Amino acid sequence: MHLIDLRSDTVTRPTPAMREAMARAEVGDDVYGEDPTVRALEERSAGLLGKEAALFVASGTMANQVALGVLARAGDEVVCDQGAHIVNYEGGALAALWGVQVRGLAGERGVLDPAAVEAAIRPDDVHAPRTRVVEIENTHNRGGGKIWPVEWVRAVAEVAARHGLSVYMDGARLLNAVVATGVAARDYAAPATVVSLCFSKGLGAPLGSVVAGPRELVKEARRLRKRLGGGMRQAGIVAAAGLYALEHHVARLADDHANAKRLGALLSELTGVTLRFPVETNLVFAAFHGRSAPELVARLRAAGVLCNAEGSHPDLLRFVTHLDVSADDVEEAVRRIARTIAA
Ligand code: TLP
Repeated sequence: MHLIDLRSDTVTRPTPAMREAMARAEVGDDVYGEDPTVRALEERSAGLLGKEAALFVASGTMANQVALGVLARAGDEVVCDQGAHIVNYEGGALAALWGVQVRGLAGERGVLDPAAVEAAIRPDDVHAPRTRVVEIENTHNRGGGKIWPVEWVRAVAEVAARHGLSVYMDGARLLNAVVATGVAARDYAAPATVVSLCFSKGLGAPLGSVVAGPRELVKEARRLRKRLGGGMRQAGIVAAAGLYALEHHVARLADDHANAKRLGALLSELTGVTLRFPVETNLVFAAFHGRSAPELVARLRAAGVLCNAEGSHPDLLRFVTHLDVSADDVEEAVRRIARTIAA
């Protein structure tokens, strides 16, 4: 049986053409700054995001950690949504690596209210941690692939600027927001001090992310990357996949969004299933009433549909569309899901 893997957009495998590009990549030792393909990807990414410089890192988690490690010190506080990836899915890295704590706010599908951000900024008082950074995640994973309206990014950044705080944008899926809205990546990134982008989500590369920002901060991020053991040598072989993805896999994110919308519409027709959020990009969150999500995940696996339980609610499943999921796969997945819940 053909498995339909809707667990995440991280599961994509490089296409033959992407592998070709990787095989042809010119490489050198990137810790010496001598890998031309890594340099090209960093320059291209900085240009795309409208920042002075960019740094290639191994993963989205490493991007978040080197960025926040540069922007905050031990004892400082980062304000973010309580459902943020940095709070829930990075093994406590902010605390473990940098001694930084978070102040998680109740955003609306991960989008923060500028007034709530302002109210969360600590007073200059010996009792309080120093608020240093506002972190925003665009699109927001736990918010169901929620797109931050660009005006809200600007409004939150305006509050941050007024209080001397940095803004960090976890843009693991920023290009999904770009393709869905038509807002340029550089316009989304402009209000942020530092921004990241991930090549191994919907863009379909096997690994890699970039962190972009002012040259001095990116230089410091390079030091932190090395400290984490993330100084990679002939990394051009994977940077080539990122370059290929920027060239060939951005516009097609619209297909993933259309497939996700179709999936959402079909799921919501099933008895006992409701969408938790309207579908905006490539993430679909559906509640299966009265069912245990982990148990349903196991039964769906047996039926040839892979998905994840979304830990925030006991009956919630997450389905993600991506490069390796076709429109036909979506129809077939829903047929299998319907049979499974009817059985
Ligand atoms: N998210 C993964 C899991 O970790 C939950 C997924 O399957 O969605 N920022 C955001 C917004 C993310 O969704 C992710 C990955 C990351 C950062 C981390 O990227 P990686 O997995 O490359 O470290």
